[in-house]
Amino acid sequence: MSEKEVKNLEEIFDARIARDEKIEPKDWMPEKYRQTHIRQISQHAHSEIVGMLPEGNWITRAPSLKRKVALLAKIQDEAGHGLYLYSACETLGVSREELYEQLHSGKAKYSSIFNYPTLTWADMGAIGWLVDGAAIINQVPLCSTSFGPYARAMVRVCKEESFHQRQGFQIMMTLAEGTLEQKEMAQDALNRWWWPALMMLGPLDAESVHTEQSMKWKLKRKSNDDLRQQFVDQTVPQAEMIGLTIPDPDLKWNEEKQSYDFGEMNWDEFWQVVKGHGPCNKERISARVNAWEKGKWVRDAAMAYAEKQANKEVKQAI
Ligand code: FAQ
Repeated sequence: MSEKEVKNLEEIFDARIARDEKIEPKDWMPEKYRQTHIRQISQHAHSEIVGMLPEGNWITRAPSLKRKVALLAKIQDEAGHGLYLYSACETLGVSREELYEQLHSGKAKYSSIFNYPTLTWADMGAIGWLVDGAAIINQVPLCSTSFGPYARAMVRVCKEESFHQRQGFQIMMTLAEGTLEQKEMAQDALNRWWWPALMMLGPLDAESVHTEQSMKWKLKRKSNDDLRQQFVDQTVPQAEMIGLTIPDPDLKWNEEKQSYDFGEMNWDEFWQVVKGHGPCNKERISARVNAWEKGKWVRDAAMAYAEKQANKEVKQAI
């Protein structure tokens, strides 16, 4: 293709983005647009399935049958989210095997938040309330992202995340209204998950290398800092409602901007976790690699069955 023809295609593509049209897998797109989407969608997919591990740790220790059923359903939803996202990513011409290989070899990133340990039952409350809460704030704008398969996957994901957030908040509320020991457990979980939840929304805008281009392509509809502010403004009154204290001495209502000012995050900790040196990075990856290796016989059996069925159909056709 000549340079002029590519330029022409780029202009048509930019005009479609400007008109808020969805870009579909078979449409022409700039190579960088395709690569950026593979990066973000696959990181998102990996986050969903690695994100099952911290909560999976508590299925057998849920305090009642009702809690166990809800937690199990929530974790299964996360597996479903991973599958929609891997499928959306595959439409961009990358295989599931390649994506898994990138995760297992440590080449691909997944959300920093899932590298923290779940120490008590209250952590199930804190994850649902704060982690799913932050995920919704991040993902609602993605329902109108420019790439069709990603946007459509997000619609259902957001509906399910909303149930997850309520499920978590309800656990926290019950603990906060319980005995002194239960309330302390809830406060301790909030203390440990607050800052990682804020950092999960990505580096400060000034440090975010992808935001500018991703906003132009309407992949991102809101910046990391805007999402973080929205999360703080939404969550602080919820903490107040259940009598828990946000662990930030600098948190203060700002009358002029009609939102909260809040303290500095520990970015050194964030980058350490992102680079693989968080409290549970090694454990998480080894759990995924193990699952992949132990599941080989299932994949082989499914392939053998599919081949047998296909041969049967060919024989019947003859
Ligand atoms: N962790 O330039 P930016 C969930 C990396 S799903 C690790 O700002 P971008 C559901 C970033 O990749 C949670 N790495 O990047 C659930 C880039 O590195 P690269 C996941 C991070 O893409 C709940 C570099 O830093 N959600 O929770 C993180 O424009 C409960 C520079 O950053 C999504 O993935 C991080 N937190 O903005 C499941 C949503 N932040 O690739 C189970 C979709 C940044 O150049 C239980 N993703 N980095 O090597 C997004 O919206 C964006 O990708 C951001 C980052 C906002 C996460």
